[in-house]
Amino acid sequence: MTRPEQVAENIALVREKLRQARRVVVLTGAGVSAESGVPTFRGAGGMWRTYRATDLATPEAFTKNPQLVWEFYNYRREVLHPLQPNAAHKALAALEKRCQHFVLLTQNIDGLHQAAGSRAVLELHGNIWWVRCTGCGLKAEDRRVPIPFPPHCDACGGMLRPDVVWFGESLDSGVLHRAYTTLEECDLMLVIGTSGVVQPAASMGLYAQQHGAFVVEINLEPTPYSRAFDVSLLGKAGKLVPQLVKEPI
Ligand code: BV8
Ligand code: ZN
Repeated sequence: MTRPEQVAENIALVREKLRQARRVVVLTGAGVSAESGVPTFRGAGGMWRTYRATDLATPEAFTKNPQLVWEFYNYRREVLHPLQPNAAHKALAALEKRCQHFVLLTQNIDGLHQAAGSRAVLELHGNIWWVRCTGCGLKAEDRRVPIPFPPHCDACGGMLRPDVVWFGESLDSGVLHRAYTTLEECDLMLVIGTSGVVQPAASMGLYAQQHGAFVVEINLEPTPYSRAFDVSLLGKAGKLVPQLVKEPI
């Protein structure tokens, strides 16, 4: 267990690194949205009612039973749509305004970073508020709650799917390329609210570190990467992130 004085020292160290940093990259996971009321997938507080995301967030599940998969996403849209960004989302949006170069990589599909004012956001796993046609590939924002089943494309009549990356699907190559370029160039990386289970996002912290970045983890509980990263701060993102970025830096 980290002693209180050590936590204070670590926070002071990370604030100093933020002061010196010219290129900052942040990677977030479900833990950064937890204090907005968004259920996480694993670890403390997780799970989406009786649904197992890893069973339903797959192309096989959608082929087999598109109605059940749309029921899963409509349930999550109902849970998500009244929720607001929390102090961690807002602190990251404020940090972006103060950094020379800043990119926020998120595994989250809830859109709360953009709602908090973040601009340079790369959504590694897509966005629940967008749909994609399985026929012609047309993408569109669609905020209906729920989306009536079966949802058809206006252009070609094809079946619409959530515009998210499912397990077993590759991430968008353009998004990945931009993400790895920022990881190679950054001098400071914050990894916030992720259990470090899902690849390839889980390896991005080590990748940045191997390219010279100082990597800080902020998470409610230890992860497989906690001991590898330069600093691991245990606690709630909504409390720690504002502490790290509060003015004057
Ligand atoms: C791919 C969108 C190429 C859908 C999601 C290599 C090794 C092993 C496995 C693989 C591998 N490469 C590929 C795989 C398979 C798979 C994978 O990683 N499986 C896991 C389960 C082992 N990966 C893929 O399929 C990826 N594709 O690599 O393509 C390929 C293709 C075919 C075959 C092989 C390779 C695609 C992965 C994307 C899946 N889509 N989401 C949807 O959401 O419906 S992933 C899903 O999990 C979410 O996006 C979520 O963000 C993400 C990761 O979870 P976390 O964000 O970390 O959330 P979690 O709940 O786990 O943790 C939250 C943490 O926060 C906890 O630690 C908790 O303690 C903490 N916390 C809680 N409250 C707070 C807090 N922290 C701070 N403050 C708080 N208040
Ligand atoms: Zn279409």
